[in-house]
Amino acid sequence: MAIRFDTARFEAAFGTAEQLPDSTTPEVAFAGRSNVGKSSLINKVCRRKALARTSSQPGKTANINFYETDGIRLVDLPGYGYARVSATERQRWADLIAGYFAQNRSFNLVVALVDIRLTAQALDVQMLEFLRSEELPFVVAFTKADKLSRAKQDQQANALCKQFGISRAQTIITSAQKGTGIDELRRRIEEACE
Ligand SMILES: Nc1nc2c(ncn2[C@@H]2O[C@H](COP(=O)(O)OP(=O)(O)OP(=O)(O)O)[C@@H](O)[C@H]2O)c(=O)[nH]1
Ligand SMILES: [Mg+2]
Repeated sequence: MAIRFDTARFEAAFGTAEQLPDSTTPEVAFAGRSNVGKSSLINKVCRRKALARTSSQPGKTANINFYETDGIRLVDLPGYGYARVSATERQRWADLIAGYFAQNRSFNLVVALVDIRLTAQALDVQMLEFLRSEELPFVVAFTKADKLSRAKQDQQANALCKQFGISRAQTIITSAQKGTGIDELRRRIEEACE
């Protein structure tokens, strides 16, 4: 199914999982550590500059934000693992993410974002183990590829796949800055929402 991504509009923000409305359309959730580039990737997929708010400071997205386009819902989740907020706030984010996934929703695809420059972080490993154990359909988007040479991108992607125990076919190398991998990500989303 071809999806018109450029018609995306902000639907609503939710501070607790209880506030989330029923899942009535296919949902594509963007998950990953704080500052990994979730909101930037949503903007790029939708060919927009500031649909989702981004920041160089981690912890920008503190709620679950729903965006709607062409009958599908893009879900911007708060980042996990940001150490510099209060324990209460960190717990609220963790509850939000867990609460979202605990609901009976139409999880068509989870885009799991991982910074391509780093070695596998414990929280990334946990996220992937969770997605696998829940049998959620996912694709890993390696982010910020523009910060590495092509050769290094490939090297890092292979190393991270090994550490996560996944295949390269389950991943896309992306850059929200350069546009790398965005067409492929749009295709995966379309396939998942058929
Ligand atoms: N070079 C480069 N920088 C990026 C890319 N994607 C995001 N960034 C930068 O990374 C920072 C964080 O981006 P966000 O999109 O706000 O990240 P987020 O995952 O939504 O962060 P939280 O909402 O805090 O969890 C910003 O300074 C972005 O400009 C990319 O592909 N390349
Ligand atoms: Mg964000």
